[in-house]
Amino acid sequence: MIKDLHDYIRHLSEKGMLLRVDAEVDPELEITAFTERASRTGSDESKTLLFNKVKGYDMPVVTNLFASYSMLSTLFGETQIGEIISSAFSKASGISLIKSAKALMNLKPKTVPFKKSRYEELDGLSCLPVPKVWPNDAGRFLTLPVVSTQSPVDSSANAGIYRMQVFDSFTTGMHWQAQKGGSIHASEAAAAKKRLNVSVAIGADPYSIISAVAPLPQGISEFAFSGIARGSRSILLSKDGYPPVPESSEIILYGYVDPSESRIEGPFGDHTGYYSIPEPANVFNIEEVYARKDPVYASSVVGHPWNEDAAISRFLLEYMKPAILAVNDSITDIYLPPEGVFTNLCFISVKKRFPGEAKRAMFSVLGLGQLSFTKMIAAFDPDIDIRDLRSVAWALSTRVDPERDMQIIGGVPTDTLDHTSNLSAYGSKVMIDATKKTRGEGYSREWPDTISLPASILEAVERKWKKME
Ligand SMILES: Cc1cc2nc3c(=O)[nH]c(=O)nc-3n(C[C@H](O)[C@H](O)[C@H](O)COP(=O)(O)O)c2cc1C
Ligand SMILES: [Mn+2]
Repeated sequence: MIKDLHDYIRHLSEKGMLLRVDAEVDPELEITAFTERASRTGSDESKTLLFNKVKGYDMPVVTNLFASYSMLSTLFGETQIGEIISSAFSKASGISLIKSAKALMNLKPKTVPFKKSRYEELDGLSCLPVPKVWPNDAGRFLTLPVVSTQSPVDSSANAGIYRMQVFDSFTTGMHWQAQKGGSIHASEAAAAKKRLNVSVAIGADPYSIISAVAPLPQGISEFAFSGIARGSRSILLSKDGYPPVPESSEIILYGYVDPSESRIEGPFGDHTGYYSIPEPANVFNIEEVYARKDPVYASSVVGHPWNEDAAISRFLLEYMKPAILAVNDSITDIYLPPEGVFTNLCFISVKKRFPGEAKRAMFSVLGLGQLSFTKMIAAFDPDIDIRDLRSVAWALSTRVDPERDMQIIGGVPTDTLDHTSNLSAYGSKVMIDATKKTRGEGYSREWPDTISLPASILEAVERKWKKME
């Protein structure tokens, strides 16, 4: 079992998935260029990079920890969380209830006290090799921090990855978007006129990091989820007054957000391929910084749609899919093409059983957790391969009458990262019904058949073709 980042790096190295960079590398832009070179293809050959000699720092940097989809599915292959959830609802699931019950035993994290003697206390962020990722970034950013908070109302825990701009050694930005867990806790603290204590883990076991990215409903603990995914309970460190962080953390920051304080954050070259628009964000005040022995600094490079975030997003959607389909019985498949930068484009398959079902299915996606950030959604019949952009373009061109089949819905939340709307995090969506229309849907003509040859002819020609070779 992989228990921490060191273990994970060893595992990647044994599998031939690690590239060690021994040349001196500048944390300003050079780490980005190396990482882009190793990951732009998005293929299974993408590798993790370990920079052993970072200019000006003693600590090594690791990037591209989740370089490919296959890396992630091997790591998480043991426990299919989506299947466990769906098995609770359906008879058809391949996973037995006993197996699910066993997996659920890992739900509750174990807690151990934080012991100062086990760590080296650092002078703020000064000795962390935090990269500057893109030329016009406002500064250096922590890009892979697991940010842990607790609700001041019901003390439920949350963990999410939110980038943190380094303002100085003891202050950073906290870029949690309005709809995210940490931000909701900060609003609760604001209402109670309290400060919000925050713990941040930089580098932890891979299950904790990916669970912090997973789009879990608010109130569901990421560290409970990671326990199931890992196949063993999460071990968390408790420190008086601070939210827990994984015991596996390489570096821990303890501090607070005063919800009444804000500062301009950005620009930052984000996964849309654009620089984010500078906007006010919460401020994280750092009180204590600890590192375990031989810490490795974990960072992520995003910026173009084919970096590791594309692999993470694809993996998490596949991982959660059985649960999504179990609660949306009109949907038979769902896909977010990486070209659509997470949720700007969403394709679903619908096997229509009654008039209007494709639209009903699209409405359900537009209302579901982080999938509700979807900007453009289209529904297709099962004969369309929603993973093949050519097949999708063909259906959009031949099954859509725009006036009837496209709806524009205004006044809805959007992804904060989408700069196209006039207001931040508020704009519009388009819904496209690209299924064949039926009489029940008012189509009064005869929907034409698609063209194909009979199987007997195809087989006969296949035999003749083989003889020509
Ligand atoms: C590398 C990386 C950087 C991210 N940066 C941010 C960010 O700056 N702000 C944000 O709100 N979400 C960011 N996310 C996405 C969140 O981690 C994700 O939406 C997560 O589900 C949030 O969890 P929550 O619902 O518990 O808040 C990032 C994800 C990754 C993989
Ligand atoms: Mn959450």
